[in-house]
Amino acid sequence: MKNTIQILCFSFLTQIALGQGSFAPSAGQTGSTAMHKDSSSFVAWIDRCTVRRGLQQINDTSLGFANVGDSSDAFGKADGTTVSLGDGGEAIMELSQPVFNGPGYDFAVFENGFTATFLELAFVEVSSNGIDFFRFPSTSQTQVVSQVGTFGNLFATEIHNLAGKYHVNYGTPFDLDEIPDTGLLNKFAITHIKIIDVIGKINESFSTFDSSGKAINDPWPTPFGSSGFDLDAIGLIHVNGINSVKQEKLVLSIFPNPAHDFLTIESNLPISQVQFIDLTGRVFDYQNHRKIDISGLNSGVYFVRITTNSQSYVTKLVKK
Ligand SMILES: [Ca+2]
Ligand SMILES: [Ca+2]
Repeated sequence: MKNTIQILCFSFLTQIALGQGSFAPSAGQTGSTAMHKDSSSFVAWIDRCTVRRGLQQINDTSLGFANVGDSSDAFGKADGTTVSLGDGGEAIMELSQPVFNGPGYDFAVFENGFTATFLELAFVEVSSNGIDFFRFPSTSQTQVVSQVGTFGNLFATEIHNLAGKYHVNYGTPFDLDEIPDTGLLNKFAITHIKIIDVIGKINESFSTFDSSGKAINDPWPTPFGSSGFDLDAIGLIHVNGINSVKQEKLVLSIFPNPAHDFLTIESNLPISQVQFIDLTGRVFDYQNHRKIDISGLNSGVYFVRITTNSQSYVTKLVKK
């Protein structure tokens, strides 16, 4: 009996630590997708950001807006300095070089949660024209019976595709493949990333919802200057013109550009896929990876995506 009780207690404590959700667990646990800030996957960090602060507490305007940090605290490598967004606040990053949809995760968002279960969440959206933004489909499996309080706990296993799933120094990764295709989003030339604080209040009129329409429960109220999502940094993984895997340098030569009938690709590594993507996001696959007959394509600008077994490279080509 004693053993049974011990096992039950252990099981209960494990559930408390992990939550009961079906998604990847906290950083350091088996199956976690958390990315440490020192990961060699990051080839660049965002260096421009515009912030629209939200109120410290959405239903009490007398407290004013969140005010900790400023937009420059989101620049560069994750370092624990943050800009606080407040309830429903937003940060919009314009990228110096576009991010593209390469194999697996394409970028990761860093927050400053100080434990694996004190988490503040945000939606993530992307755009390829700075006007039309598309949101990563998100899921919250956190209960909605009682409000998670000011310093309440959330569990990574109950959260998917929301920034802030992992604590300080660990980025939450996002894969552009998870956004449904649309002609208004070119996943091979993402120019903007937007972070929008999840208000986290489950009752009354201030709730924010996951993709299934379920209210997202996260710590609320947080009536301080550091209210809401605290954006530390965004690490970029697949950036146009930068190779994503450093240990196996890809050397490519693509010519001529502009091209009319044929395009020649010379590479030091075996190429597994060549795709042309037009400005509306339509993708054209080619079986021949060395000398490509493009005479059937309409004239215009294309992104050429060349994939080896470990990395992707995207460049712009003009078809005459
Ligand atoms: Ca991807
Ligand atoms: Ca920072």
